[in-house]
Amino acid sequence: MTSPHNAPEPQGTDPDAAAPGPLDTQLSRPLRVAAAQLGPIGRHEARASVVDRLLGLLSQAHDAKVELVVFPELALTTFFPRWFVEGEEDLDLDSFYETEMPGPETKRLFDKAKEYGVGFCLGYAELTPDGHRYNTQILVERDGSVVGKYRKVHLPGHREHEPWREFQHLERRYFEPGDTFPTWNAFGGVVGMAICNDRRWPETYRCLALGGAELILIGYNTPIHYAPDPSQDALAGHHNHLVMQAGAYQNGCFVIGVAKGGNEEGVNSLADSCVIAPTGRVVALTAHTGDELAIADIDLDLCANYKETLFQFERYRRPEVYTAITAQRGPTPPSPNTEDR
Ligand code: ING
Repeated sequence: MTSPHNAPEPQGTDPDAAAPGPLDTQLSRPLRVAAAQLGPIGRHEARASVVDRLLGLLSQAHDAKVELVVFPELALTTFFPRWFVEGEEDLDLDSFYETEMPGPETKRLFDKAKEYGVGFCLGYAELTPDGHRYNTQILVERDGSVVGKYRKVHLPGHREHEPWREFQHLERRYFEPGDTFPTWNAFGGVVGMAICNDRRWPETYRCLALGGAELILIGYNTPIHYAPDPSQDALAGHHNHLVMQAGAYQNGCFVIGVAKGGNEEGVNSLADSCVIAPTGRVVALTAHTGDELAIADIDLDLCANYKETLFQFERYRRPEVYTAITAQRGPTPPSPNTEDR
């Protein structure tokens, strides 16, 4: 059997057998995708009003013959981890979580998407029947079937009230971490998901790519101000695209990064939603910070240009040398020199 790109497989099992010639990529898995960026959601904005906004973007996407719409992280509510409350009831914490997905408020989004034949990815706060809280994304195919759910692995910020901050970032108080990076066959390829801070960790992309991911969907809510080191504020946009472009290129994946941007309850949040190709190039970018689609025609076969050459994992990776990556959490520098060199 030859690879999908009509280049004959290397003879036998030796990956180092002489290649017959350059890769012959026949691009043939087109998909029209959209980053569906949201502007701010107010603390008291009703779910119905937010769902109306999501439906507006979905309708625009349908009119543009988009097949997959990616909404941001926590796309149904304001980013509530910016507030600390003594007893969780003060913030009425549970009011920010969904106990069903779809539920009474979101069913019309699922129904309309199915009617349109448009798939989507939606970020939301999940409260499970047995009381566990996750920062979650759900993936729905064009026929309305639920493909799968992902629960955010890397929770940034802090757990206790830190009053020195202009605003809190209490994800480690309000969510438990997920512990898997699943991938699924969907949209004509292999799809994975990640959420916000996950995109800053190279392990995220590599784990998903080792699961075969060709398309990685990432919602984010990113305050531009970073209290522990305000010198990073001016670099927020650079760092945002840097990590997703690197992740895309180093793993031969498309990456769709989608913001809830703008000034949300007094916090300036990064927009810059984008679609990034396995080349590392940004191929679609929002113009502003509000509700806006960034649409791109991608071809999943382009992934092979990287996955089957430069980043042919089976041939070039050396996991037996990378043991430090999973054997330890923090760094172990060399012991101090006993005498001056
Ligand atoms: N937000 C942020 C993110 O990783 C953060 C946390 C804010 C990191 C500001 C750096 C600077 O984009 C979430 N929700 O993970």
